[in-house]
Amino acid sequence: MNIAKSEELYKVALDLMPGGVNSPVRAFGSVGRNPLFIDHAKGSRIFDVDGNEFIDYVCSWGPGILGHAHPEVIEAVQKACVDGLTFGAPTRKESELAAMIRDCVPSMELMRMVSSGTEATMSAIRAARGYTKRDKIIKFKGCYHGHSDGLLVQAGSAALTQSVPDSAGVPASFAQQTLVALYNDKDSVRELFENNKDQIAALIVEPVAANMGVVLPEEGFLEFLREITAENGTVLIFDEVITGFRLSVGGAQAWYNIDPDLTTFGKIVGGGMPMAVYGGKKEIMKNVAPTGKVYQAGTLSGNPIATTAGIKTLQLLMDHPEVYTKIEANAKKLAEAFKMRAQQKNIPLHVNQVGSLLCAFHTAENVKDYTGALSSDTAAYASYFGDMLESGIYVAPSQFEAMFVSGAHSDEDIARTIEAILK
Ligand code: KE4
Repeated sequence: MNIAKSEELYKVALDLMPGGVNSPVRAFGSVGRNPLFIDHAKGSRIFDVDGNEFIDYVCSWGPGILGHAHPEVIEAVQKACVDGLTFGAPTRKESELAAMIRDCVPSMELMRMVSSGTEATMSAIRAARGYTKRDKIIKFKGCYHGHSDGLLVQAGSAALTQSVPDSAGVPASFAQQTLVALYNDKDSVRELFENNKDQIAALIVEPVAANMGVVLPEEGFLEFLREITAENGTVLIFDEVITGFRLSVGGAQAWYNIDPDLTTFGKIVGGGMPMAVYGGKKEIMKNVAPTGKVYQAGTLSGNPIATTAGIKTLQLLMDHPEVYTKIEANAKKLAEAFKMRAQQKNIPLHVNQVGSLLCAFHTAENVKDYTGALSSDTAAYASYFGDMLESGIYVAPSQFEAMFVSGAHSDEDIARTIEAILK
């Protein structure tokens, strides 16, 4: 595969940005290759600067549930741009999007728009601390909630990939307020509540852990988290930056029928533009400035172009529930193909799949927690990644990420992908 132009651009970028990228996972560090520079994308396809075409299962890490450059989203955004890009003042679109979000997710009684998932989770935790007047939080090892100081403790995603789950630059005093439990391990959660009575402001969890690969909540785990947080006056925060509008229009909380106190959304909610949201119970959110003392602000929050993309994307998803049926069915087909790959090639592979999210772990273990995910052979993943790339399939450049199926993946795309998986 010719990647000469990507190599040239990479050299230039390396001189300007750390690792030549604006987000670490894009550096392809754990798959032993230099990153491909993308020129454009359309539907299920992504095209690099050397003209190589790929069927894309990264989907920009989740936003691309309808595929790239959906014509109706592009048309709406183009129209919105000529009216101005940002005003720093309220617009009707923010209320329109917020009303749609609440229609889809009734627990979002009151919400605030921000520009990234990191801002959303950081602000949700501040709201929970302001409401409970407590300092400590619980997160789970291998879960990733963005890069705010207190959450870069045993984090997932690229922090795990680069094996820096505890980032440099985070003062120990910050990290001390973050208690770490094990996903799907109720005892590890009970112990933290017993040893920190009445001190825990919030427990934040990815209802489906999708930043250590994809790890599903075991039967009763989420219900347990709901109960123990309610018993202890602790705010339950569902980080649905990935699962929101991905598993269903109601997100994971609808899929698993749990009523969290606060929820964060990102990715899909902005239709690919910089947009995220945090919100939930009115009694908590009413404490956020200007109605309360929890300060949070943002120049581009609720940006008119991002809200336009979000409105159109959610409208398309609400009008076409059949998209969810299709992307889940295709994800199941891919999961089956990985299982066949394991049998035919006699290689250890464990597949987790829920809705249109899946991950093929290169391990013989039944991956249901962080330890299981870490047992994966990342060198084997790197070789699989290279084989898929050579077959024209673009999957995550890290074992500890998800594979995303979009509504733009055609039957032909899926067939070609299965062929590549079984090659
Ligand atoms: P952002 O700040 O990257 O918009 O969102 C942070 C975040 C919060 N919560 C969850 C569950 C997330 O998955 C993320 C970000 N996801 C990663 C991919 N696993 C973004 C990709 C990247 O870091 O470049």
